[in-house]
Amino acid sequence: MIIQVTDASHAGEARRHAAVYSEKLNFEERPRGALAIVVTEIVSNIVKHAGSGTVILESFGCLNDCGVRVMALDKGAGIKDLTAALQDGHSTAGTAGNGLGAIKRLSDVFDIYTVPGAGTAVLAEVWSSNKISRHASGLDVGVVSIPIKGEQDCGDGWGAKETAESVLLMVVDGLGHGILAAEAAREAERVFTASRTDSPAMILQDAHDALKKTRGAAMAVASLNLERGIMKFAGVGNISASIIAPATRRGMASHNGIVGHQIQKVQEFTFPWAKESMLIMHSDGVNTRWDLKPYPGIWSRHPALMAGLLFRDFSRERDDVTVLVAKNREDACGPCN
Ligand SMILES: [Mn+2]
Repeated sequence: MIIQVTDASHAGEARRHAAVYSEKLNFEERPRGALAIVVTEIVSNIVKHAGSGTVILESFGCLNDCGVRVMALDKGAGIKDLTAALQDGHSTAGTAGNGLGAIKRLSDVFDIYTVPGAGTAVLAEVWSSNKISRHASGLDVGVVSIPIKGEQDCGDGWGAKETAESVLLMVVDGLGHGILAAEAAREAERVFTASRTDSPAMILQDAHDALKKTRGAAMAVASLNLERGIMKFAGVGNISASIIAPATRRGMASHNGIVGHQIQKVQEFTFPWAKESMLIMHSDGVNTRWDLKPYPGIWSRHPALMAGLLFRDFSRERDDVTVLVAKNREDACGPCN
């Protein structure tokens, strides 16, 4: 769910959507109330400090828990003194100052990225219980997946799951957009979730069989073995995938073709994965001409913020957009999580 924020009345709209998510996830009073305040404050922050921006709301499930992720993206003046802004009670706009400090306090996961003069991205997650059950893998994954303007159904899709040895990540783009594209994307997500292999090539082959009855899709799968420091990758069609390190960007090539209709061969490639590596996969709703220079310090932030910024700054207007970013968690302590 995406809300274009241009004035304070959008806080009401955001609260209505938040209430729908709370209902859907059976939230109890604490998360329900927290989410309502978080979206209200996030919208009013955008209006007060940037004038306009975008709020993305989505629900997610994780192990035995579930929650709602709220992301605010703007291209306003940015925040000069972040430490002061994060204090509960502080406000430069002369109001009660419940803003960022309240959002941080009420969220189970909170992160922010701001560049003076270039805008701000805020991530706030409210979980059904506040005992967050983290993935054992030590990998953080952040995704933005938004349908083309005017469509309810997203023709893109994605997946992330763990097996005994690997973390598997997938992005799919059903041909075109709208309901038929969405049908292909949902089928690819189903195959990805149901598969019992760590091999990207085998998952693509299974998807190829399953998507015959659909319009077809571009699809790419990465399989990351953190212990061995290797990533296996296979893709068919136009999904961009790169492994980024502070000084390098390595593209992972896909083969031409359409999953479900014509595949010549599915080839798996192996790449090294280092402690500081970051994976960025996206559909062709995002221009491939991005680079990370305008985002100093983004490395130490939650990957959802990187996904949000690429969506904010490099979306092509005329397509569904999906960006998936994964990187090692800063405080990862392996199996003890
Ligand atoms: Mn597309």
